[in-house]
Amino acid sequence: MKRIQNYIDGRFVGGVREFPDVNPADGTVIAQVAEAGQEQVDEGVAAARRASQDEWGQISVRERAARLHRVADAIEKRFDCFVQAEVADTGKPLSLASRLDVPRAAANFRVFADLIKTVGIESFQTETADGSSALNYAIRKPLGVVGIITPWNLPLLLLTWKVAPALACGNTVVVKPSEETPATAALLAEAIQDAGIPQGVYNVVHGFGPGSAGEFLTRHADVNAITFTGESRTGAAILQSVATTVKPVSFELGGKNAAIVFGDCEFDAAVGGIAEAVFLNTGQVCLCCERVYVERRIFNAFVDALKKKAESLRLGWPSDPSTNLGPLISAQHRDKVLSYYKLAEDEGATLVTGGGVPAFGDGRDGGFYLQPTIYTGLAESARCVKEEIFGPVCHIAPFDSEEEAIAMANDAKYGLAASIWTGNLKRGHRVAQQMNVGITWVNCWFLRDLRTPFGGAGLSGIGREGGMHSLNFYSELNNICVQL
Ligand code: NAD
Ligand code: 6OD
Repeated sequence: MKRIQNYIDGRFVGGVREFPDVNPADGTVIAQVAEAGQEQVDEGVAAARRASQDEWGQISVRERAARLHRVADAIEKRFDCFVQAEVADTGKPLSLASRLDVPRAAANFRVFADLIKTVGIESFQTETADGSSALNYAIRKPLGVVGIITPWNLPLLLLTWKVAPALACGNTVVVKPSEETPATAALLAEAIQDAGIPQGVYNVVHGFGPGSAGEFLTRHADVNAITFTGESRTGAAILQSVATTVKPVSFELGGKNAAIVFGDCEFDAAVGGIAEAVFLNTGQVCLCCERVYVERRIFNAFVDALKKKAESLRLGWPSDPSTNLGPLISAQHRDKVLSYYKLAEDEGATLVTGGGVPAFGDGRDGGFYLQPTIYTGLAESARCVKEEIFGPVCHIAPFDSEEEAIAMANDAKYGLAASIWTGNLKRGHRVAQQMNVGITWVNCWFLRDLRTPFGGAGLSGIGREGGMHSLNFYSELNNICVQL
């Protein structure tokens, strides 16, 4: 049986016990993972602290950037290994991991390597009351040791989205990947070693949240900042954990994202775009759309067209190139999503398609597949319209006016993303500017430029990462004021 170990100070080490890593496509155990206890977390943090005071804290920015490019090279060199590990851990289609997750991991390192090399510093020439002046300039210093906690849906993409800027700013890191998907964080350790990044700069501790590696890391007095992606409720628990040591946090949390489809949209493009937004990664992307609002005059045609798209999706083995939809991550998560399917019925929804567990007659029946599902007919106050489900499911509701659509889309405790579909760009801008979210797409979805602010309002998070926003979170600024 394959073993996945913690990675501390440049060495793979065991933990306090082991837990199984399960393949969601058939329910088989693919590896045993070493769970880090308090001792391993302490060692990881101590190694990161030493490394931050050593070579990594002192080399030139140009050299740091060059090594981050080498990490990207090393990921590309191991492309197939990363793809296979990600597919086995998550059950996502191989085509998706090859087109999205692994290329984005390399891109994360390249973008932040280039940015840290070219970014300037803020400066102000200040006039003083006595007629003389002063020069203010702010220098960027590392925070020190950054704790990084990530979820299971896009494990490598989201891990590198935080590791790359943290290292670019001269920090060292201790990462705690999701217990469901530990493999690519361990592979990244090998790529980081290959790239000549000093030992102790990147450390991995495996385990769970409360009473395990996650909590030990967030509570740790010698960790300078926590960056976390995951559920809003977990964010609340981490906020309590970090309170006693007053650490800065960056939180990318859940969503209940809306799409607004106007009658003047390019119909086929909108149907295709919404199908992607609802079902990509089996609906397990924080940006996925679970609420679709469609102008009444095209409502019936839109529901029919999205139903056809949903029914054309191929639920297959992840390694089959024709598969578009893999399983959910775990039996427990599938039970949660199924409980919402049941709740939708109780709340009076009309089932358009799906609603159950598919039967295959082969090993996939041991996996955690679920039919892509569409509902209509729910009240806007229904729990299925208000709560994040995080599965291959959406509810479609009609609207009659722009104002009504905006009000319904904004009526949520979450505020991560929205998409607007219209042939009238003036309306696209107008409606987009009224969305109470961190990211709004017009006639597209999940189209990313890594320099743009990424994050959410309300229950969807605290702060923004991306481009300069990442550099600002992962740096301590020291403003120097010189009397001239
Ligand atoms: P989760 O919150 O259950 O777990 C995320 C990570 O936090 C895991 O590594 C877990 O072990 C750890 N953790 C759990 N409890 C902890 C605690 N008390 N202290 C420290 N660490 C703890 O989330 P998940 O189920 O892995 O991921 C799905 C959720 O993530 C969804 O809500 C989704 O919307 C959200 N998400 C958000 C974004 C974003 O960018 N906004 C991106 C991806 C996923
Ligand atoms: O594209 C990104 O940078 C990003 N953080 C995506 C998050 C997706 C959520 O599941």
